[in-house]
Amino acid sequence: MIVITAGNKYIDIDAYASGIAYAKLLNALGQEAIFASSATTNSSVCSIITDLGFEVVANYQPKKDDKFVLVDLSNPDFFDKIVNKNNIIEIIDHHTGFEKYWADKNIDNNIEFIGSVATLIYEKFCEHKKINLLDSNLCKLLIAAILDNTLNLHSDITTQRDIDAYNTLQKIGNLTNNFDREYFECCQNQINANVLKSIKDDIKIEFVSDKLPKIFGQLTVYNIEPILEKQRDIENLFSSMESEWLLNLICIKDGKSYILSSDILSQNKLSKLFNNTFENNILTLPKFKLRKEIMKMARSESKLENNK
Ligand SMILES: [Mn+2]
Repeated sequence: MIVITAGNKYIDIDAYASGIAYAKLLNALGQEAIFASSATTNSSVCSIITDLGFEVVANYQPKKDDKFVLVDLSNPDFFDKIVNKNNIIEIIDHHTGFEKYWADKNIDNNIEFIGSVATLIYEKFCEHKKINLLDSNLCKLLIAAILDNTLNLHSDITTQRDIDAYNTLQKIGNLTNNFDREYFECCQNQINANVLKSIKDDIKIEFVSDKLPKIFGQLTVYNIEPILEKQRDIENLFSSMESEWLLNLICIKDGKSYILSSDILSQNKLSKLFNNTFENNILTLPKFKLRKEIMKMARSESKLENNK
C-alpha cells in the first residue's frame, strides 16, 4: 500500500487536496494508494471542502511494507507520526531548505518553489494523460488549494504554471469565479466563528535563523477587521507560550501582510528583517508575504552574514 500523508500537527487545504488527488491518480495507474492523516485540518479546509465528501483515513495503522509519499512538507522533523522514515518513496513539496537532504538520500523528490503543491499534482495528471479523472469535485478541491496557497494567484511565489493549472481546472470542472468567492467567504466565516482556534491550528515552531522568532503563526483571511478586533486576545495567546513569536496575518482584500507581535525582542528582530517599524504591535508589509517566503528570506540573510 502507498500511504500519502503530510504534517503531524495540522494540515492545510494544499496538503489535503494534493494528498486526496494524488491517491486517486495512483489508484488509476494501478498502484494501491490512500491519503491518511492523523493531523487536524486548519481553517483553509472549510465546510465547502469537507462537504465534497472525499475520504481521508484518520486513524491509519501502518503496516510493515507500506510505502510513504509526503506532500506539502519536506522537513523530516514534522512528518505525520504514521510515517516509517525508512520506507519513504517520494517527497512533493514547495517549502525550501531540504532539497539536498533528500537528494543525498536518493529519494525521489519534487521540491520546487512554486505557488502550490496542488499545481504539481495537477501536472502529474497531465503527464500521465489522466485529465479525464478530474471531475468537478476534484477540480474544486485543487482550485481551492491553488487559491489559498497563492493568495488568490497574487503572491510573489505564484508562477505561470499555477495560473495555467487554475485556468484549466476551472474550464474542465465547469466552474466560474463564483466558486473562488464562495471558498474565501466560507473560510472567513469559519475563522470569524473562532479566531483563536483558527490561529492555534496553524502555528509553526521551528528554528530557522536568529533573524526570526521561533514561534510563527499564520492566518489568511479575506477581510482583516474581525481578526484585529481580537488583537489583545491573540497577543495573550502567544505571550503565554513564553518565547519569541510573530503572527503573519495575510489579508487578501488589502493585498498586505500584518505582522503582529507584542514581544519586544521579536519586534526588534522583525524591524531589522523587514526594515520597517511596529505601530501598536503591528508591522505592515505593503505586499503580502507567505510564511515560507519570510522563512526563506531570513535563512538567506543569515547565510549572507555567515559568508562575510
Ligand atoms: Mn502548500
